[in-house]
Amino acid sequence: MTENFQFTLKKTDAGARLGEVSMPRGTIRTPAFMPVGTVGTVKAVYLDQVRDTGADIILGNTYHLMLRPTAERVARLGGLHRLIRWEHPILTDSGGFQVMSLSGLRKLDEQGVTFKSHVDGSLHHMSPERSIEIQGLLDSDIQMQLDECVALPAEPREIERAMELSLRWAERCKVAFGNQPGKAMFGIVQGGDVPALRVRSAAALTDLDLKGYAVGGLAVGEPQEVMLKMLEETLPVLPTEKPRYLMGVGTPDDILKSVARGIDMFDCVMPTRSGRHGLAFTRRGKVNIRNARHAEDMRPLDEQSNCPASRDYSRAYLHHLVRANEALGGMLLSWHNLAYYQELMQGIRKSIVEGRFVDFMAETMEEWARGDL
Ligand code: PRF
Repeated sequence: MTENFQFTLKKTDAGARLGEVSMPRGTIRTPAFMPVGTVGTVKAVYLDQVRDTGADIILGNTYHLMLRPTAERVARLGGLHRLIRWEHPILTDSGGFQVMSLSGLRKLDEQGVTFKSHVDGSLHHMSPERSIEIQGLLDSDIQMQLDECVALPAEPREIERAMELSLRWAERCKVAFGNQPGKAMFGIVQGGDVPALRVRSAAALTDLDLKGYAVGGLAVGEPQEVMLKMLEETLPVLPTEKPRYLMGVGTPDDILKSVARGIDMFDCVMPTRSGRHGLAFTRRGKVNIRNARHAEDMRPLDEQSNCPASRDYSRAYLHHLVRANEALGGMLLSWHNLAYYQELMQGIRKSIVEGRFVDFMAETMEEWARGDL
């Protein structure tokens, strides 16, 4: 742990990077997966359990928290860490993406975004400066610039307009953030599926000399191969000595392939959301626990796991809970999925240390393909 925000790249292996982000609230081992705690809760999982799975950092959302309980109230209550009882680092997304995907009526211009709350229909305005102010009130450790993410497919002119706007907002967010030694503000590369726009965005953000860089605007409707191609175009333009975060991604397969291209950080609702819907991610691929074949199967999802949800509960019981719509079913499967994601990240990091990432990736994918049972 350090007084400052600091990224150390420890080793690379066939494009994959092993590193460490150090900051006052803790150290993040990279490649890292950040569980999503949108409204101040990683849905259906106690934060003690989230921690026990191996998470070093979780994510929170500006958009949700500004609407309820509001940033000012969180600040009065002593900040997000104290309120939710998580003393380790928190990264907050800036709100732009969630406004686009969740709020009703919205209007976007140079000054920011005006939108209608999905909670009570009230009108709100958020500028780049206000987004950073909110993230500061939450006491977020890693703050994201306000950006505009365009869903794909889209017209190149539209992608370019949003990318250029995001660049101007990055500059304003950098000024608003100022100098906060123990914290960081990351820029977000946009540019859709247009390589030249990706390169221009990454180069301009690099010139701003930010503490870290996210790749946004991917996993928004394009095929996986397009996403991977955009990473191949973008990452070589970014400085090697800063962390790179792929926003909102993804499946275990997306994660492996993105690590192979040099991504250091990920977040995704998939483990928790899928868990609440009865879907488990395992070493043998995806398992739909609702399936009748689990009804009398007393084996756990993974007897080799250290996670109680994976190791100690039978598939028969999980199947019953999910079929009966019991809250505990979603809780146990979310916990299991988070444990599986962290186990994958741990495996990735170990394989880089040992210089066998390529083999690890091939073996892991082979095991998924073999299927369950
Ligand atoms: N921008 C922001 N948050 C995001 C995205 C983005 O482009 C994505 C896209 N996958 C997820 N979350 N600010």
